[in-house]
Amino acid sequence: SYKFWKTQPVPQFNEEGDKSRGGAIRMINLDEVPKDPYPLLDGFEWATIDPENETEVGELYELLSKHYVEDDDSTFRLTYSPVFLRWALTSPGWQKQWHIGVRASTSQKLVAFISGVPANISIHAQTVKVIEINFLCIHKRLRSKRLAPLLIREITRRCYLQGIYQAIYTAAAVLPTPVASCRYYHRPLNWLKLYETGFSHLPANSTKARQIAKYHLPSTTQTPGLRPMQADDLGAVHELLERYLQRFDISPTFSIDELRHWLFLEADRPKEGASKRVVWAFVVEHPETQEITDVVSFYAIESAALSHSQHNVIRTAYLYYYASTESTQNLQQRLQGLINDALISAKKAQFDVFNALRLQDNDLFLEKLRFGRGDGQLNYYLFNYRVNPVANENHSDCLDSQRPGGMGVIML
Ligand code: YNC
Ligand code: MG
Repeated sequence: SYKFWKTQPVPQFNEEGDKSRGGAIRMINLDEVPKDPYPLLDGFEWATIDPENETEVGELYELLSKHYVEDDDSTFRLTYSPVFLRWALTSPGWQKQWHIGVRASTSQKLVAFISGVPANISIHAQTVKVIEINFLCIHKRLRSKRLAPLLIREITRRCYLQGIYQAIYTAAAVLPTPVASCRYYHRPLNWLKLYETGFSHLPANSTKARQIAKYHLPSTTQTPGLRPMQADDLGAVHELLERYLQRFDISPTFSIDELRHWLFLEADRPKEGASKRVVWAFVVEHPETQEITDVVSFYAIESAALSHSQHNVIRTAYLYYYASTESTQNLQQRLQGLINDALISAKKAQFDVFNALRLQDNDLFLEKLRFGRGDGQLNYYLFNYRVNPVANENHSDCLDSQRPGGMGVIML
């Protein structure tokens, strides 16, 4: 019955009314925002986590790797690496006070967490400063004690005090009220391993050999001019993404610094080995004009295989931002080539599966490139902002018009 969510500035499920004029749901009066943290359960205390501190990021990794998101039948649990967590939590403008932990007072053990990083998103062409909320997690033994609402209230309080009144977040959970809902698609890269871990099944009318052949990929990328993105591509990539993303109802607006962070961790931190790498980005440089015509990227998350299996982890590449200068008529073919090259690159980097959501222009290539529809659905939410639900699941209908459509934000 959403006892907590009923009290929050989010659209309620039964709500009628005019959403054609988007905007804040509640005006925040700073005088009414508490200046001190909310009281916690007895025996626990608030803490902040510094993702640049190796010990603290290690504690966060420990908590999440045991207690974070699992699939429905608990065969896999997402395992964000310490390097990934540092990346996700230190984008430009990050503040330690928005990475909130709860510790058991006596043992000082970290038992709960919620995080936020600031971002600007464009919602129907309005730029809105938001906090991106992620990694809400409570130790399994502390579940169902209403600690989650407390963590949410506390991060809200801290954001309000810093002048941020809106938030964006995603969850598999159904809460009041999604602004978009996107299904996960999975493209096997190492089908046999996915089969052995229980991630993929052998269709009744197929054989292992046929499945392996079905997902075979060429060993080298096919798009002429495709190469790893370099630091001096940033300006061109920034323009390319800005132009491409503005077609969607809700999209991020990146500064150059943010783009450098989100696509360039490697260049910034050369000491990290390839096995710890979290983000891959490629551009297409036109062979004659040297113009940067396309960009594609993906990031890495491991999933722990929890049931008996010959394998401990599967390595998953998640499609991240991409863009192309190609015109509407040629976009489909172009993206099929570009994303196929991302598959080939991910396979070469030893990933087992490539995930993508049904958002942006992904309908143009998912089926053709042998992505399979997953069980999971990801819901997108806005906090304290009212807007019509975005076109989705069929937004590519909009492609032939100038009308933008669909969800353009990707959250880690
Ligand atoms: C969820 N995922 O409905 P009602 S996603 C938000 N996001 O409230 P308790 C959630 N709310 O229904 P537990 C939620 N899941 O009474 C549940 N809730 O109104 C709501 N799982 O609290 C739920 N991570 O503490 C109910 O539940 C209330 O002990 C119940 O804890 C929940 O990061 C959870 O899936 C999810 O660790 C922490 O199950 C726990 O069960 C857990 O009794 C595994 O809570 C890991 C997992 C969630 C990943 C994510 C996005 C989080 C967004 C939070 C909302 C942010 C709002 C904006 C704030 C900033 C505003 C500004 C400015
Ligand atoms: Mg709880």
